[in-house]
Amino acid sequence: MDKKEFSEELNRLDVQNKDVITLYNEISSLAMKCAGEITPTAGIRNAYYLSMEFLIGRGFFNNLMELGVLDDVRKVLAEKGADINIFEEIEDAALGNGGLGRLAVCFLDSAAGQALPLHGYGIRYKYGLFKQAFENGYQVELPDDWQKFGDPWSIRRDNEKRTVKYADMTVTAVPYDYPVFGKRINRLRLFQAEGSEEARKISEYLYPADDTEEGKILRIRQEYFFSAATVAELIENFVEQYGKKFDDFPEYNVIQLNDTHPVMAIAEFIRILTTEYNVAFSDSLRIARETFAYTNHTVLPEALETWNEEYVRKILPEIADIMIKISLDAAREHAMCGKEQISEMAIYKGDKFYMANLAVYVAKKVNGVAKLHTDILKSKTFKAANSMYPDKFRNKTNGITHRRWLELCNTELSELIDRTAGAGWRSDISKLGELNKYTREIAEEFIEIKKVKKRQLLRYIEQKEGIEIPENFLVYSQIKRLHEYKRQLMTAFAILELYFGLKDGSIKDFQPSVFIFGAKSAPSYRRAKAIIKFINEIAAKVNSDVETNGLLKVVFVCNYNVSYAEKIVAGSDVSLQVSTAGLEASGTGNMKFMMNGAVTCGTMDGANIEIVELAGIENNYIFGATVEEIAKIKQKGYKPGVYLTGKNKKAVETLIDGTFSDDGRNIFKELYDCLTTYNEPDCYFVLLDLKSYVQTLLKINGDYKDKKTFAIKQLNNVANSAYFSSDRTIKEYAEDIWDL
Ligand code: 26V
Repeated sequence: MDKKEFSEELNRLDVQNKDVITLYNEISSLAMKCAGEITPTAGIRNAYYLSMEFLIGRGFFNNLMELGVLDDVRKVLAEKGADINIFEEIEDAALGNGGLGRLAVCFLDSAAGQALPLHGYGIRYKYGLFKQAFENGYQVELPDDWQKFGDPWSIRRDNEKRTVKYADMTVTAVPYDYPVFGKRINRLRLFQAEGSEEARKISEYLYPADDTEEGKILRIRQEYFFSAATVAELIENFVEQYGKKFDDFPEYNVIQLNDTHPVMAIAEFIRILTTEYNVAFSDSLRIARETFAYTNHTVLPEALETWNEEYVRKILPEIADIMIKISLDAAREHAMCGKEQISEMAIYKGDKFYMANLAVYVAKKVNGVAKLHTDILKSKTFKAANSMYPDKFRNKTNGITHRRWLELCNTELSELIDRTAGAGWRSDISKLGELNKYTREIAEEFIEIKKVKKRQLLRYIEQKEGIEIPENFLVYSQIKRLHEYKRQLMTAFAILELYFGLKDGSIKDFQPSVFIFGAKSAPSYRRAKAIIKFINEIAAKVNSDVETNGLLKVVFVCNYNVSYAEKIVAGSDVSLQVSTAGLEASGTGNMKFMMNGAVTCGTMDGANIEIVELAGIENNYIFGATVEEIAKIKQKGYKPGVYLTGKNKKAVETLIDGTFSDDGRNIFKELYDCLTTYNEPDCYFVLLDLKSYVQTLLKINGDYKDKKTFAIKQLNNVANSAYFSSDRTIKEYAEDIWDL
């Protein structure tokens, strides 16, 4: 079906007396008829993106946009007396936690947009990332039944289901295909686990609690489940199309491992070749080493996966054997290295499998996700491997799809860019740079657009959260997973310092401001949850203080998700990216804000560095210790107590002085102890950077008085954001890693 036929059918659609869900399903199904055949193309090399997470968000608006029928649908519905915004109540498909999962979907979008054959493989979780509610300021988690209105954007393929075997059970993997619309239609294939009650558990939850043996084993089952189903399918397709000349496998297939979660795919690949096709182990491994590539997404040691041999062996004895054989092969190859290097690269050590080391050893390319991150991988995390295989390591700075994150979420700004620099940027993002010539000219228009986007955001927040914020407020936003290294707690202290300063009169001439937070904490992450409660306590106090609430407000939006993000990035002035230098691999929210014209207030970390390189440090606000400075301070022995004086002290001590209540749960005291007395106190250097953070927030606040100059800074960010389109990133993968 083409666009014209779609339009005709749409016109025939009976809208009257139908509820939102029925209409949603009918329009989506109609659009799905445009998808046609969506299988990987035979005869050429295809790339496969294996990921435990795909944070799709809402498919409806995006897919209709990609199909070029969104305006049509809006118009036809309006003629029939319905507003397209009724579909805002459709749930997000939140099959991911944050940046890593969202990146996967941005990549699929960019590949389809540029007609590159990239296909996603993952798990069709019954429940996505939990829904967040606040009870008395505490996060509580509710199941996310995202399919309750149906899932019209997928096609179940019963004829392509296959069996995945564990030592103790057999599971059916049923594929569901999601078309990815663009210049070419690619496919995201998510497997659902079916069979016994135990079998079905495998695709029930995204990140089941893994603090018990049972939880860890379920997680291993999940990782193997989709990796095995994928690899079996790719091998089967290869044999069907090209026979059993497996040396040619890499000619037609490249498998990108999104972090270590799918790394067992390597062992499964070798298992199938050796046991089902009698290929020698050494040949199978050699072919694997030409087929797989690996992306690392974090350097936090606690986030690098290791699996107890005992657990793997219990459910996947053959996979355990193969991983040990790979580790022996690696040990032989590394034999001439020093003892320390050998241990650093070890795949199997102390009864544990080091999944990142396995990935690095086998992958033909290993990449980090921003310049600094790749440098850290090469100089620290995988130092020994980098000196052994220097050509393996590549940088691929992340990106975001400008279709969802500008065209769709900010039609007003998109049209201003069209009017000013031509519409060419929509299909060739490098043309966005044209805007640089006109930033001064269009500043006033931009100010008006920002006002509109801010109004939309603030009205939405009022509706959802019941907090009223006047639209002349300067909007600072920090939206991302809740983690100590991202330092939402530092923002909380900074807000308190502003608040106390406004109250005692030491801060004068302050532009009214609101701080918006959006974040979910992992259900079992006590401290992150304490930070949410702390910020909610601050919000309650600040928002109800009539002495200051004309100047300062705080909102922690509830159930932050992709759809919320689309509104927040468009309506914000300042993007808070304040992680401890060296710990945020890249960040992608920073890019979304930049593209929508928010200045970055951040540390020299992740992609922030590249943002200010491109948009100019004078158009952004950088503060805080650098990676090198932190290393030096660590060496000398960091004493956070030194920074616990004056205003810092007053803000931090609200954790223990009774200003706020945690209902006797002692979680605030724990946050305090963690900063001051625990061994390695304040390991994320909150106190070190707090003072310069407050000063920077105040500097921004002062600069905002000159609206036009500020708007030009913001526009300079928009104009130089082309580099952060995932179209650029995916092109680099295609050329440098996949050779498509
Ligand atoms: C996972 C865990 C799990 C255990 C506790 C601590 C911890 C900390 C971080 C993580 C994240 C693992 C991978 C991840 O999501 N990385 C994110 O990937 C994004 C896309 O490349 C990137 O922009 C973010 O900076 C990075 O945090």
